[in-house]
Amino acid sequence: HSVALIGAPFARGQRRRGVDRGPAAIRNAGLTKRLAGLGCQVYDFGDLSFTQVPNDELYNNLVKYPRSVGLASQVLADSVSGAVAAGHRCVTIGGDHSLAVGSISGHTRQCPHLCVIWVDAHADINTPLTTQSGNLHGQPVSFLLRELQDKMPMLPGFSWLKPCLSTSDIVVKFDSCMFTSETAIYILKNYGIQYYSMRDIDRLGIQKVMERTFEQLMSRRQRPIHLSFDIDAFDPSLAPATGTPVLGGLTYREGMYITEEIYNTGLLSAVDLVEVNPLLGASQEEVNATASLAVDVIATCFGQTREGTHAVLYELP
Ligand code: DIR
Ligand code: MN
Ligand code: MN
Ligand code: MN
Repeated sequence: HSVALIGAPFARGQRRRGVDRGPAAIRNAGLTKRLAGLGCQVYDFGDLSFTQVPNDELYNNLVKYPRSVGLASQVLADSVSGAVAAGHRCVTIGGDHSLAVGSISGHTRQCPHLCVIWVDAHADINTPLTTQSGNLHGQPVSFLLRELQDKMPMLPGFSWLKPCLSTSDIVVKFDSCMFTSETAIYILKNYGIQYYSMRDIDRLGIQKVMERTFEQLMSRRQRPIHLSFDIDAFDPSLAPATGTPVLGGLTYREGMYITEEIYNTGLLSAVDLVEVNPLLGASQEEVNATASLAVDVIATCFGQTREGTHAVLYELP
């Protein structure tokens, strides 16, 4: 199949420098070659360029760079929508997770019945009024969900956006809610959003968790999948070069199982791979390990298997 690759070097959704260098790091780790090796036709759309919005003042004395985030997401939405309309599966490499407002809303323009699987150490469902950090990368899901709109203030930069998901269209897997003032878990529970914490993954095993995920999302009909994968979902020992690592994250095997199962549905339509920050590794090895893990996640989404593949059937001597 054909895969559009969109680089989204955007960092204003959070406070650490360097996440805008994620696309370069992931490209350098050999993404295009790996996808081509799996038989994908790769159309590299290059990196988007995001204009800095001048005088982008805080919203409500707290939320940072609302106009810049809103505009970047608008640009990405157009790009993702165009790529999907052209018949490609779409891979967005970030950049921080605020971009998912753009990638998911752009994707829904072409696939209004899509569903979302959100893999992250965080639930990213704070609203601009419940956020403690003020960082928009912790809030993208709240912008997308119809049911939350009466809790959403009008943010400068987001007037173009129409909420495009229902709470039953999304499953969230997150590592922890150890942050004392975390309201995200409350929102998930209050709106009945299906979620799996690391404790659930320990209890059920990743196989059951994926089974239940697809049961929930596909029980009425099959539909396109949007996977939004934050690299910080992995344990920091595997993905150290990221802005908000959380101890006790996914193992490599759990991560690969998630993406293998998504590939096996045949329904994957778009992927975000976000929050790789090459300036945050303690060494070049840590940066390389994080970027190459990101490549593994994406490649597995497009058919790479841990068993390996063979192009021809060998005749045994
Ligand atoms: C934190 C960080 N929970 C916030 N969120 C992150 O700002 O709301 N999401 N890093 O992936
Ligand atoms: Mn995230
Ligand atoms: Mn996260
Ligand atoms: Mn959070």
